[in-house]
Amino acid sequence: EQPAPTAPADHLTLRRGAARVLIDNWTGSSTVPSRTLYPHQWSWDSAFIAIGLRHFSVRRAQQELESLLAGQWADGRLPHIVFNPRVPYGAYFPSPDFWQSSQAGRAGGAPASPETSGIVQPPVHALAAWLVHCSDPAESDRRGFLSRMYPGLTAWHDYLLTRRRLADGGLAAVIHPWEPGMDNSPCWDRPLARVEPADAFRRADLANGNPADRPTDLDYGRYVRLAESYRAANYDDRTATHRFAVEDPAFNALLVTSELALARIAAHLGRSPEPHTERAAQLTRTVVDRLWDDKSGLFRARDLVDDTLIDERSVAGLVPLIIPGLPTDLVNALVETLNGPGFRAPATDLVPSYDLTGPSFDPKRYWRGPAWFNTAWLIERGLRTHGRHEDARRLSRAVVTEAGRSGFAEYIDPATGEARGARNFSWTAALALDLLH
Ligand code: 2M8
Repeated sequence: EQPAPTAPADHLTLRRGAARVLIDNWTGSSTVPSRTLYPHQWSWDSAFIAIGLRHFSVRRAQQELESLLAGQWADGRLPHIVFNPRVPYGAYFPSPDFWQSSQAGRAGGAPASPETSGIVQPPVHALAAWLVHCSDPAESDRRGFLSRMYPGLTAWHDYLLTRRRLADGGLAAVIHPWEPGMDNSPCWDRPLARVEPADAFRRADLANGNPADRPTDLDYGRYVRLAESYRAANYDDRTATHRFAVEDPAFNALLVTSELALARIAAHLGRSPEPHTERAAQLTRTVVDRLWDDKSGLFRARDLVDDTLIDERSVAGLVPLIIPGLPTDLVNALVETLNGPGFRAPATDLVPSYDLTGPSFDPKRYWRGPAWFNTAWLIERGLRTHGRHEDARRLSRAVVTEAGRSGFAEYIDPATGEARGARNFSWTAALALDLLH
């Protein structure tokens, strides 16, 4: 007699566990990334969270994105944090009294409320909006979800491609290490070395996180200095000068993918998709021209201060696999790099955030080596986009297994699978849930 298959029961338990995390982290209109470490709404987290939420509540998934857009500025910027007014300032640093968006942000048209940060995060939102729509098109149309989202999402991309295009013919630039979402990546060590660290600030993260898993005080001092100087310029991109200005491959690859999602949204609304498809095609060419590094077999970030490619290999350089129009030889090279000694974590099958053989690799410290679930999800999608189904299945299995085994950890040690950072982390649960469907 054949033994009964066990996978479905495991999957059911996992789905329930993942849904439980998202329910516990729901605040009534959005989801916190973590109850302990990140008690507000984060921009790209919300996009990933909506992608998971849509599997058990389309309504909540829509609300997640709508509440984020309520923090959008008149210049189109989508802030990286929308603050929850009910949470005390001491629970997270930097809090609203640091950013002062409703005063200092007037140049960019920050809303009077809610309070927000002044910087941005990667543009995953149009992709998320489209996926949320697709999971229940009738309900989405009934609520006019896409027609309400479209103007804000278009303004967001316009902001990135006007105010944030800092080099002629360049890509959207990030001006703070919090913007690409991979805060202490070794890629930022060299550009950050130019920044004099601030000394008067009080971190809140160490009360809830292990110092060995988090950025150093020196990094924080530099993050604070950069944010203070942007605030001193009233977050005005026309007049601010930047000591940190970088074109990041993952950020721009997500912009391409989201621009293609906007094309679909436009077509669904009876508008022309062409402005979006043309922009995506042009951006794809620019990403390749400006960031591809044949020698390393991946994309690298461009430092705009000295106009050079940063000599570090990180997972951000593999994320452009998600771009559908990538030339085949580059797809082949990326897949080879992904399966090579630098990025194939033997114990977990996940993708480390930084080259396992690189000089700055650290298996525990945040974006300097640990494997993260959002980047794995993006790469899995890229593999499927390019017909690499076997590699995609392996990665998908790894995401689901390690998410469950680690208690939906924020990140894991890529060599041992040991959970690091926060537990019950929302995007880990949301993206595992998505891959279970
Ligand atoms: C981390 O970043 C925040 C600052 O934005 C922090 O360390 O306090 C990053 O992992 C970022 O990518 C993420 O969006 C955020 C919330 O999960 O946490």
